[in-house]
Amino acid sequence: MSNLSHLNDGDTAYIIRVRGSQAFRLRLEEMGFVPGQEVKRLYAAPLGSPIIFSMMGQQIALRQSEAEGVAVAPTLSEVPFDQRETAEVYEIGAHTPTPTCPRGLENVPGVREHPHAAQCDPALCTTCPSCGHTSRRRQRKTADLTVALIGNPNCGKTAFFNAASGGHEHTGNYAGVTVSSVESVTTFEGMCLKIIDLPGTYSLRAFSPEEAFVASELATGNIDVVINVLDTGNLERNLLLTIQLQELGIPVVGALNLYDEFEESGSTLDRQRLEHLLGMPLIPCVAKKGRGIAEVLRAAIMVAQNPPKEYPVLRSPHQPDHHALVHALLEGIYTLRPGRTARLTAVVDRYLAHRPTAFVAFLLIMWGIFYATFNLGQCPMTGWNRA
Ligand SMILES: Nc1nc2c(ncn2[C@@H]2O[C@H](COP(=O)(O)OP(=O)(O)OP(=O)(O)O)[C@@H](O)[C@H]2O)c(=O)[nH]1
Ligand SMILES: [Mg+2]
Repeated sequence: MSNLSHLNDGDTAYIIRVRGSQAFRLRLEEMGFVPGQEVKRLYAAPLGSPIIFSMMGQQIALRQSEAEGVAVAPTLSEVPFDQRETAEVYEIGAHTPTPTCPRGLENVPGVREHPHAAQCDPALCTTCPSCGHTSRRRQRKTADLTVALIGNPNCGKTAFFNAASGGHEHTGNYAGVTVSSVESVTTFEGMCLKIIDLPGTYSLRAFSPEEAFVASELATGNIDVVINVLDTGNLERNLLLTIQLQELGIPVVGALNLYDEFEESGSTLDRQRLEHLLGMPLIPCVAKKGRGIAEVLRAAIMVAQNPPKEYPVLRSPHQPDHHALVHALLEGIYTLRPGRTARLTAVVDRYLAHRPTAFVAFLLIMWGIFYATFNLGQCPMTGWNRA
């Protein structure tokens, strides 16, 4: 059977299954490597590994050995139909160990699926959705509303947090900048809001430490409303988390962040239609410049005060295959074009990541370093002394 490592540059294939350890399979599935998904090989690094693939509008680098573990077919019709059933994989907490709740909550319908259930032990039991949800909420309430910022890594949560609270938390253009929660209490239009900035997460399955942390924060019951910060240029992936949040039944509003880059690229979204399909407000914002923040906070307060009874997507026939669901949601209302950064990256990659120009660039850079070390480095010792 063919696998991803067999593809040539520019070839497209469809995923049949991912082989390897459970952790590896889950991680790839989380990234969108699910049966039936289209993947295109872009290029490989000059020494053959990693290999760069494009999928759902994003680029993903896999080692040669990892690519060998992904079985593919050249056309979608050759992917066996039963392989396309991914429902079980996307059940929250499906891979997690048997809960050990001392109150037997593992037998209560609905609790087993809760991400916190997997960690439920006597010490944590007060934070179970059934054990301590309401009592803790009453104990710890200090602000009128507690608002959590949740979203994928690097989508601008901390930039939003800083703009909303006047904070100066560190932001950076790479994933994993925020590693634990940061809180700030601020007054907005007469309401006292506690805003919590959380680490970036792709899902709530408690698979990585960040995911476990965010899932356990949600399970405390202290959060009144979630502002789901979304990278508008990567909704196909970001909305997977939105659906998991909706499944928890928590009030959610979407902040369509990085809207400046989205508009600049000429990409389009029928926002009203998506709001209708998701049953939640979606507000464009540019967190870095503080634009749209007040509108998002206003919507969050409104949703917290009038929580939706049910989210329409949870009744969708595509549920619980989240990838298929998101694909269906965005079909015909969302078109992506590469932005300035993506275009620049493509030009740089064309020269620095392809043979033979990559080797020429490597030799030039090495020569520059040696020249700077042995010739320019002499100046402070000789030339400047003489002068
Ligand atoms: N152009 C543009 N850049 C933004 C916007 N919001 C944030 N950024 C930039 O995006 C990068 C990531 O921002 P962060 O706020 O650190 O993202 P984060 O979601 O907190 O990241 P993690 O904590 O790692 O999950 C930074 O370089 C920000 O300056 C925006 O609306 N437009
Ligand atoms: Mg952050």
